Amino acid sequence: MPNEPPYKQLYDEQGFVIIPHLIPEASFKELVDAAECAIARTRSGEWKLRRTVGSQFPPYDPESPDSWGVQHVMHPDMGEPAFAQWYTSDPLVNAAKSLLDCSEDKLQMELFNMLINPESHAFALRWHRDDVREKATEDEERQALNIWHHGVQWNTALYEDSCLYVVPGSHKVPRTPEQRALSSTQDPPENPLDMPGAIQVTLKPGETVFYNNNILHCATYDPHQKRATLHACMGDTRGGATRARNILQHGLFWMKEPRFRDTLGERGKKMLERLVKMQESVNGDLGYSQLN
Ligand SMILES: O=C(O)CCC(=O)C(=O)O
Ligand SMILES: [Fe+2]
Repeated sequence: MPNEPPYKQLYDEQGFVIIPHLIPEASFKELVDAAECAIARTRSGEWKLRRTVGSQFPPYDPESPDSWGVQHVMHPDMGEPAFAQWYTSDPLVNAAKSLLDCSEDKLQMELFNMLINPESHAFALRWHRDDVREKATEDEERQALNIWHHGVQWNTALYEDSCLYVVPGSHKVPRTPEQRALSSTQDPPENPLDMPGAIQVTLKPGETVFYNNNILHCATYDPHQKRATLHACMGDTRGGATRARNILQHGLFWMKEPRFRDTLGERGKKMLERLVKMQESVNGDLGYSQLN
């Protein structure tokens, strides 16, 4: 589009960019309905693949009474084809291609989850980078941030969402001593805006924030503020095994089953084949039981 803002440039410079309208109008209600069903099944205990209050990363605690996320919404047992249809739809695929600067034949299917408000417990994720340990030295941090992982991650809000905080530009530079001190604790942030440089990201329904998952970020979850935000990532096969650690820790056995493959259109099948190839190339397993 001739007048489109320079999304890729903003994404590269700030480590995040907000793009509107990636859900076609005709699909919005279908996605909201699918999300509501998935949330109800998770809260009733029927859907066991969930992010649980009290755990920041996998493995999650099956005994926890409350959830802040629904995992694997494209799973055939979820029975909601709207999710995979949207994941492989033109607007989203085009945005991913442009931010990854790659052609469609490189796109790799990865994770698709949903972030929701806990029903009755406030919860927060402490400041972190998804793929760099908080204890990393400055040098280790610099090295890790220099690797371009050939992937994009995004949040697409179905309802207004102000849960996420980021430090713009922090995807490129090690933390300052003050930022390090505020992100080395196991405690949730008292006020996320105490972090030097932090901003709160607000998404209106239908808006998407793409963010480098190594940007310094945190999130707060309020049980009284409705949230249903599609949370997913997609890779570019040029990333090879560098994507494996982050992706394969989530347990993806089910994606290799023909039952899942059969739910996908031609584009989705090709994207899935590239994920399976990546997994086979690292000689790994698609289940985190092997990794944890
Ligand atoms: O809730 C969010 O928007 C952020 C989630 C997050 O940072 C994570 O899952 O690592
Ligand atoms: Fe994160």
